[in-house]
Amino acid sequence: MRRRLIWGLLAGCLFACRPASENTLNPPTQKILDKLHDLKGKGTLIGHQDALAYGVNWAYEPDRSDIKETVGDYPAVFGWDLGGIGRDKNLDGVPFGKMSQWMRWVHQSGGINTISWHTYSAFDGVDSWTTDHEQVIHMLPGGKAHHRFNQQLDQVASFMHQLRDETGELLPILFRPFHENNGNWFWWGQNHCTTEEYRLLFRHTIDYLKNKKALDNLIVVYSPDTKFNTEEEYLERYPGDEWVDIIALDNYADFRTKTENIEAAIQRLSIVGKIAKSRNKLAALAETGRENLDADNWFTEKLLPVLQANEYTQSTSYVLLWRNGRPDHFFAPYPEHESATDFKSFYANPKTWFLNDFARGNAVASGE
Ligand code: BMA
Repeated sequence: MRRRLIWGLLAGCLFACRPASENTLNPPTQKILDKLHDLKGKGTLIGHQDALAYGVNWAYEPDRSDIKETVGDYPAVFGWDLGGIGRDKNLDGVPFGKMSQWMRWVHQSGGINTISWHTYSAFDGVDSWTTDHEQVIHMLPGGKAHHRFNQQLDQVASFMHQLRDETGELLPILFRPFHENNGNWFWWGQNHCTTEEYRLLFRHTIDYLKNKKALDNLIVVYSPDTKFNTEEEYLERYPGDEWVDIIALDNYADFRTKTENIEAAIQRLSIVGKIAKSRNKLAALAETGRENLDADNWFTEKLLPVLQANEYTQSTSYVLLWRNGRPDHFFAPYPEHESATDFKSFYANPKTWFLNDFARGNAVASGE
């Protein structure tokens, strides 16, 4: 415990003295951030993880997307994951080279890229789910795995540095590291590190990428899981306003068959919206979905009512549906699936925005 206290004090001082971003955002990133602020409260962008890479019963075929094939339009937000960075493919088999090409296409097409990071442990080299002993403490400054952790950050930075637009600016990225930290399934989870250690890990990551690696394209998303019922509980491990741009939540539990609780989903998203409003941040439902869409009209009867419940939930900037990984693990519809009809109604609702709405600037008009 004493060791931890000294750590905390030392590292706390280090970070207290260093602002999160000595550099400001580059013009395309600032533009996205401003646009999201302008659209706040008028509608919600719909996103999908790995949308262009694969879907149910297909993989790595050009110009495909399950959402596009269902409604004739792409999602507005495209999720990617850097788990496994340094190898050829990420943890879900997506080649990093192709990911870069798709991310450039998304940006050119007027969409938004968001990156999560199922970080492999720098301490024991295993994946994100390695939780049998403490990891975070060893990755902090002075720890045995700190150097290796920084090498991983170098790999993240070099991946991001080659993502540039035609003028050479880095592509805007909504970066969401160390998500679902109030659960216990990842090594950065609640029971595997102290609050202070978690905050230091998060701050070190952002500080290193923004300041040491000069990445001026990062809009930072903080996204715990559902284990909170009050604003105080949500903020328990929050790294601080200077480190975060988007206050978010990952919520599967309140939509899952066995634990479904739509009132709780509304309450939690309202808390997120309230915190975002009081701190002049954006709000998001950074990961969600009903696995395998086994509930009738899930989009119009569950998700949409949650998004439209009150002024706070209505301020949700975007929702990201998780990946269509396999026929028994998908969260967005595909044309043959029975949820396709419901998803078309969801698409037609003026408060849900897809790529055409966002890219062509119709979002405000259609939302008013
Ligand atoms: C989980 C599942 C896994 C996947 C992981 C990281 O929710 O989809 O199959 O490997 O996310 O993307």
